[in-house]
Amino acid sequence: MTLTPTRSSSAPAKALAAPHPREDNSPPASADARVVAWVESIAALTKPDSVVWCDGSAGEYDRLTRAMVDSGTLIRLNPEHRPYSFLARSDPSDVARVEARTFICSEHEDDAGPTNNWRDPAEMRPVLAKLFDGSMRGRTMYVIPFSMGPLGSPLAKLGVQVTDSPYVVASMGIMTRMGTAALELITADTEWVPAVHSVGAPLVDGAVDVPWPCNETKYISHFPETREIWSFGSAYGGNALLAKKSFALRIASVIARDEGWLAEHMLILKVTNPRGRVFHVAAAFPSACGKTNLAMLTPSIPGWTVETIGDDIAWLKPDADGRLRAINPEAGFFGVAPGTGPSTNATAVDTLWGNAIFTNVALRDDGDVWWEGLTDKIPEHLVDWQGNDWTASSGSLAAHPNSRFTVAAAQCPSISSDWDDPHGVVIDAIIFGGRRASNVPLVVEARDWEHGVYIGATVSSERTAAAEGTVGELRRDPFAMMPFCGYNMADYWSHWLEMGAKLRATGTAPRIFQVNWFRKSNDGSFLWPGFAENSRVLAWILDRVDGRAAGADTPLGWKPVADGIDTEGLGVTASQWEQLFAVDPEAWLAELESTEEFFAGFGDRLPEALTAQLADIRRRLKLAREN
Ligand code: OXD
Ligand code: MN
Repeated sequence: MTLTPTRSSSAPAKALAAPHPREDNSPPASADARVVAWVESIAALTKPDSVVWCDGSAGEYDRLTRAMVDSGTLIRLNPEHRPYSFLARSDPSDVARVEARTFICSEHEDDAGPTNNWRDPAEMRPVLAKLFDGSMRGRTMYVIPFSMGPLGSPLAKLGVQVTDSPYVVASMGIMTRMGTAALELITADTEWVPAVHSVGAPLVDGAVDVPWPCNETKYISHFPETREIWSFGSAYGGNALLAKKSFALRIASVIARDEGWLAEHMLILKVTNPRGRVFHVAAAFPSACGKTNLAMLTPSIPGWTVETIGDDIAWLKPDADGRLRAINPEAGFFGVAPGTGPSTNATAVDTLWGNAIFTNVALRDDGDVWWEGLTDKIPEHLVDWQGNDWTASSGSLAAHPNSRFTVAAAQCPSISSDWDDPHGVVIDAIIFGGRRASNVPLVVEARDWEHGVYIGATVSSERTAAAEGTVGELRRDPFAMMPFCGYNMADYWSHWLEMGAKLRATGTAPRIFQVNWFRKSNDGSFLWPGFAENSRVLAWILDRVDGRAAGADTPLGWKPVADGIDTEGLGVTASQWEQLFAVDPEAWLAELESTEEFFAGFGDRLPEALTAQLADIRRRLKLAREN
């Protein structure tokens, strides 16, 4: 079918040019000799039928997606409803990041630390060499040069991924600045990160291909010292789009430690107050805390504007004046679809009008997509994420809970004009969040940078029924980086402390806050409405930065004074307000015991400043208990 996509002025230029893909083994003339040699060595190992150097053009994307429609990997959505968009259904066994199969292969176990799966590189390399030997037979190996961050930005980094998955190529084309322009930036003295990816399903002995090839055996391996990534067996999300979690967080966190910057699992917002002052905020949240919703927040309070810069990852680096500047290293959103709807995130719904790849959502009879939460009215009939007929009485979810959309950030109606500023934006405030039914107040400001680092180090969420483990049990997720820190988490805290000392020396350190939208009353109901109303909390945070909001001291930091947050029209009663900020010394002292135990797991790598913070908070809580 020939498709003439309808597009708006904000659409990316993906489908505009005519395709002339290079489909041979010869590297482009501009390719750096080291890249060429590396690609040749990987091809010699994995033995693909052909090698294609991706140019990142619209024509290439068009050709790839057409071929995937023909092979059954993609279903073209009805262009009347969702122009130039596709649905992929993964193998039912390949639906999420596999943390148990994610490895940090540092020379020394202690450098990976107790929160990572460590493997000795000397043991891992032969295992990988065996798995990758011939793993691409019968397939094409694509070479994907990419830039994390705007091309040529002083904060950007380059990488080259090879993969035997055209789905990964198309997704990387949305998620990164990919192709010839990135390749041309790699010269003899440029640093670049090599990333090898294979679905691990060679087409040999007459094997017939399947729509979603993958392998039961999975290895997502990172070599921090040599800055390499090797991923085998999965084509899903963070396992396979290696620019994202593997490079921009795990490997980049190591580079950042060595170079004096921060690679963080944070969204970035631009917020303008009613007086016209512009602020930039970076915020870290564990999964299932509404990060994408906050990244695309439509404020409920008059006069405030919120714009999107990034939804998942931030790279933060002090500039020549000592101010912390941030870029979003990605170029697209790989967001969780279920729960995204007009009342929770209308901006995301608008972003997804077309030019999107959906994975594991349901298919409507009219050729559009659907997922739980997209509309209140459930369609009468759907084809579910596994390709089966589905009705509301099927007793199963139509879309997989981790089903995703992949779409260009530039297509987001709330994207900020400075989202791709090569110099980044100056960060005024850093926020740490979590999903806590008890203990953690709606918002507090850290007393200082060290206290802020303590807050980041103790981020946690209560397990929900959807996750493994006992409901209500605390899942610790320091800095929301538990699965993403490429080195010892205690060293990472030390690095944050050192960065703070440098920023404070110039008097420009961002202020640090903690938020919790999820506190519940004793009867189990949420105390705070959340979503758009979170703008009221953001307003207090930025009024603090602006020197306009008073704070009241608590053992946990500075909270808003009575009436410090405008709750007009929310129906939050005085008692609910009190419960939102209540500090129960007994419950907190018990939580500190658990924190102490958690910290003890890091042995003598734990920075003393964090032990001191814990002792200080314990002292304050005991004092509060006595008074
Ligand atoms: C993500 C995650 O997919 O954090 O962004 O798991
Ligand atoms: Mn994430």
